[in-house]
Amino acid sequence: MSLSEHDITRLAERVETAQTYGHSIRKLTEDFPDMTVADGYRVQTALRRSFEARGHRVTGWKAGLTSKPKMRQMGVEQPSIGFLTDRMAVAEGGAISVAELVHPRVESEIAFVMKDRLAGAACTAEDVRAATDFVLPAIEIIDSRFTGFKFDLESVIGDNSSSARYVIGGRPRRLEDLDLRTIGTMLEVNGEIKALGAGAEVLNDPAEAIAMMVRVLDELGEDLPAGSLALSGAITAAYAVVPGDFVRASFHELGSVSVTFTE
Ligand code: OOG
Ligand code: MG
Repeated sequence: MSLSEHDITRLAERVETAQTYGHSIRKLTEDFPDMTVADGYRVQTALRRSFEARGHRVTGWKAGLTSKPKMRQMGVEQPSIGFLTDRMAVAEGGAISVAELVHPRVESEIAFVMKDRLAGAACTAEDVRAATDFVLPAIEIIDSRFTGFKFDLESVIGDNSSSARYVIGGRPRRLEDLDLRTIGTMLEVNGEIKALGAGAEVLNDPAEAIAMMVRVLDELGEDLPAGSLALSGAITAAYAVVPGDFVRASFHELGSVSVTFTE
């Protein structure tokens, strides 16, 4: 930690304004080159508290940068986490206005819904499987608030890991019947295949990404409550979208989920 409380509050306000009005800002480390990952999470926590004070409800958490294709695409080698709120949720088959965002990209992910609370620095993928109610296909819409979608780990954590919107759909499935490592996914935009992958891209097992997330939550003094939504991270590289695009993520065994982008 290197930043003062005052600096953390200022940075959280800067990020919140950019997220709310959909405009881009400089990377946080440009003004604070000594900023640490812990400082990034302090900014993210201040952002979360501010949204909660405005009536936004935290619905769950997401893991990010958990696959090699994503790490390569963003040039960041470590995973991050971020919070999800009710205001980010978009109905399956719904529409998202691009004007509200800076430069949105779509990601194909496996979503977990928890039946039991998970917490602690020793959380394992086995613990995650035991605490999971069911899994579903998801499209996460990420939107870095940083110019050119370029960032470092410290800055992206302060920007809530680029969280913007999410869509959950398909068929709820129990984990007992599935091997998430071999679940294939296909990301299509306007009927054209943009990316293909399998669950094992995500830290070798998407349940491992959720365990990683719980261990980071423990460091933040938080847990993953029963009933939470937990996104395990993009399986493939993210794909940029424009108004008029129709996006569908299809999964072996889990069905598909879709969303449209408008002006
Ligand atoms: C950071 C968020 C990454 C994922 O699923 O990997 C993420 C970013 O790439 O902007 O959500
Ligand atoms: Mg994601």
